[in-house]
Amino acid sequence: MGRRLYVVGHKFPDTDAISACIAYSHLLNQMGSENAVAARQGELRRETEYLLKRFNVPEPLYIRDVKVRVDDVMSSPSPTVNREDSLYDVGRLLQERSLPALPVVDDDGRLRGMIQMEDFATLFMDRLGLSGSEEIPLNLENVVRALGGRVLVEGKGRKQWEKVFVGAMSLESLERRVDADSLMVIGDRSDAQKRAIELGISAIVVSGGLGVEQDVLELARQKDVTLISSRHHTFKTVQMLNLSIPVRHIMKSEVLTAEEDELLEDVRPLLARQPMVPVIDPDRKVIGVIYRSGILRPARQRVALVDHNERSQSVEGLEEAEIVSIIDHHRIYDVRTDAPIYVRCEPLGSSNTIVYKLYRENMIQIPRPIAGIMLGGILTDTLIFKSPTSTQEDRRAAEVLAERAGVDLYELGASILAAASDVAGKPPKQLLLGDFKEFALGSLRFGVATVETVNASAVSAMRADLLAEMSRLREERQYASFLLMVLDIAHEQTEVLVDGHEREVAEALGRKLEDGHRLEFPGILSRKKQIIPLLPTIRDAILAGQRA
Ligand SMILES: [Mn+2]
Repeated sequence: MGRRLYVVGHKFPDTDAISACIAYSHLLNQMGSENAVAARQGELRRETEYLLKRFNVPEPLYIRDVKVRVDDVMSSPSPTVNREDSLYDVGRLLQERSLPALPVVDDDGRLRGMIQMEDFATLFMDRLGLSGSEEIPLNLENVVRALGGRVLVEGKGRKQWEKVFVGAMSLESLERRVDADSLMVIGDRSDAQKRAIELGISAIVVSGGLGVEQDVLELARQKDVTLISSRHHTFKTVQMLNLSIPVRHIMKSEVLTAEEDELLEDVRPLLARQPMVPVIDPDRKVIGVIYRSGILRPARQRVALVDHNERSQSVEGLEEAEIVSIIDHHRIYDVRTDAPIYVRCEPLGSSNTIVYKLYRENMIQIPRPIAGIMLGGILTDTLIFKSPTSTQEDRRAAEVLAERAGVDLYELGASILAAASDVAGKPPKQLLLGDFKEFALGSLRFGVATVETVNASAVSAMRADLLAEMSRLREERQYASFLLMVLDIAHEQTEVLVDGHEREVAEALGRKLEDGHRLEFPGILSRKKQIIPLLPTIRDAILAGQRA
């Protein structure tokens, strides 16, 4: 399976976009080469919700953008070390896995620090600077593990020591060094061993795998002194004791961290200061890590665009993403790619008709629920074959899909339109942005909204409120003009409301302006076929007017 591929429709998605993105993702996954995820960027419309519920199809994943986030590049789960683990164990893990650094956690898995090879070098140099007896924080478990040692006698007293020395001196000198905090490394000098035990030493490590005399063992038991046998010679034993320190003593506790939904571009600078950034959840539990090496290759989200191809209508962050394919039935506008891609655009009434053809060509069976929502996409986009964009191919596809889904085509169409045209009680803004597209032509931007209704008189009654809201939105979003197409499906006519440069728009559309804002057309207009192609004319008229 390949890397994740987001299949996404346009902003403010309509039923065609949502159905096509679900159906196309399913097709790609069936074909086996992709890990396709149906995604959406905006709320579902009422009729789309109705359709998905009716066929029991889950809605596409909501995404804010297709920028690369921390969870796209992090290694998860990440190896971690416990803060009580010995430097020996930690160092081995770093070496074996060739890791630049490791997060250090407590018993609950919460981040407490970070350890890297560099910290070992610092420790080594610091130790060279010390004189007298070594202050090394040790504990029994780590000592035994680092030494690969054996506990001969386990004293009931302390299991941790701070002072370490080698019993290389005379008995007199030895007496001055021994105290209840110290651990002595020594060979098979049983006289010195006994003296140290009598003087109340805490622990003895016998090096070189040498035997310990029976009476020393007895004495150690009596005096509760821990006796450990090390198979290493003295010098190596001392070195290994250095490495048996718990990692918390040399880790860095000030660590820069990231959260999984942060943008990679915000986290990248942290990697200039640390070889690794731990990714933590709100509880500070480590859920992954990002290494410098993980971001060397510019990671890009992969995206398939369905039912659109214009940047202004597409998902945020598209400029950073890799477009893999386009399935569409709109004009080709400003899309450009770095590599060859799969493009399938046909002048049909619905993107779902194209997806339907792709299923046939690849001989993949369409599951019943998917057939149902694809049919819904065709019926809404062609306004049940009444739209001028509708073709014979759309009708044929719809008939096959209706059969496959086991529904009556016209009953489904009527139910969806009823859900869609339920304008009563909808605030003007919701009506305007429900089916809304934005177009940028050079310096000028246009907003074009569509409302399909079987209840045109309800929309007419809201005309003043709609115009007020259009004016507000136009101001806010800096549109040259805001157009609202009201498609009266019952009477097969269209009314276009205009805010901003009304005269230029009326001229371009070749209609008489009524009440300063309204244009009337017989028949059902298509935004795609009859409005969008005229936007350049409108723009030119506006610019000419500004120059005059
Ligand atoms: Mn469409």
